[in-house]
Amino acid sequence: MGTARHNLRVDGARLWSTLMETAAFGATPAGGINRLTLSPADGQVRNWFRDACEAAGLTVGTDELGTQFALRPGRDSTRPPVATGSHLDTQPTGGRFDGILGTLAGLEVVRTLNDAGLETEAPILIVNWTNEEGSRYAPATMASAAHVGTFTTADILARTDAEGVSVADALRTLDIVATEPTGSRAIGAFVELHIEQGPILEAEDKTIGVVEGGQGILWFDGTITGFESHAGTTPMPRRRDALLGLAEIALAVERIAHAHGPSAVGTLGEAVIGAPSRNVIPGRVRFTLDIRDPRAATLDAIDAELRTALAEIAGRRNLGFTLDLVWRQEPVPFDPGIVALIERGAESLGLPHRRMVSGASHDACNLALKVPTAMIFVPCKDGISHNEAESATQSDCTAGADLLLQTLVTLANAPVAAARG
Ligand code: HGY
Ligand code: MN
Ligand code: MN
Repeated sequence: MGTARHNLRVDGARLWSTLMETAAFGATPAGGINRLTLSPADGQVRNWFRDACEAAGLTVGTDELGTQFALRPGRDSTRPPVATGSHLDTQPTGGRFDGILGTLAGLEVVRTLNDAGLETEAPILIVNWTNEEGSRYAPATMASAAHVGTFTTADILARTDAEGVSVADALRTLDIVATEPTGSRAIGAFVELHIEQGPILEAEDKTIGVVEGGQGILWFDGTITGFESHAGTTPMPRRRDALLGLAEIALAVERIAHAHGPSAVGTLGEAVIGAPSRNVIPGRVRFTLDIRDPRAATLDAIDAELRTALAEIAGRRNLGFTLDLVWRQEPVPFDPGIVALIERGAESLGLPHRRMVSGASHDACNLALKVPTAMIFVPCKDGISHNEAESATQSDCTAGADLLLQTLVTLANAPVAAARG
């Protein structure tokens, strides 16, 4: 096999057909995907991915959290692989591109190298990280976080979903058996392709986002305790209504995020009334918060302001509350060398591009803590994501995959010392 050349291009139609084919696993009537991590639909797409990788000559391993690693050998097997990939799990109201584009573009890169009969110096690795989304199990990106040592495998295996099903139980139900310990897989560099999930690239008519890092994130679990009582006989002034407390908290989150704008964002995404009943005043509410900003100091300030606001609301309404920080991800910079390599690649391919910071979290934000890492974004329609209407074009997905191909091949063939882009 010869050495890979930079004028290679992926087969965009083949990439697109894999995106549409795998969208069938967990397809929703509205044209999206509901494929929660380690659900039966996730099991189906994992088997599809394993079979497609093996058909492309890759060797597929699985770690203790179900993450799939598909390896294409290189000329020099002593070099750590250059890795790509993303995730195949989705939100309940997921689309066809979030995570899926990055994982299947990795497969398309390998298929293109195979078609051209080209070998790289370092091996190439495609990764499907378990539970990037964090919807069924918190936190998001839990498997790549465990890979880099932020969480222990035992801690993550014990995490349970709303029905009390643990990660370990869900893996067993899908007959997912580990072939290697978590964190044992060597990775020399990681480059992830993803849709932007925001409006900037489309608004500026750019094809490529050259991602310089990821913003910081705080996830909270909260409860509010009031007092259940009769909806017909309890006078308004005597009520301790937990849901009204939550309503004020939601508005406080919005106010505080605006106050730290334009970069800060705050979301109250889950709210559950304990024992809901039409004619009972809500006495218990469970809720979650998602707070993000590129500045660590701002995250600290928002954390403090939230606690002050909750104490004031609870005091005035005679309610109890708890607010537990369950996940903090620091703002993370990506590798400047690989960022510059991606930028040069976009220029050489004639792709309009701009540098940017990721508003969403990604597995790359964890990998960046341990290995040289960067990301490539492509636009999505109206910036919509985590919505069944999520949409991207074949042309943009193909352009992103071409740039990914070029970046991976350059890194894999770089002299060992310079394999940082
Ligand atoms: O929440 C996120 O940023 C990612 O989509 N899991
Ligand atoms: Mn994603
Ligand atoms: Mn997502």
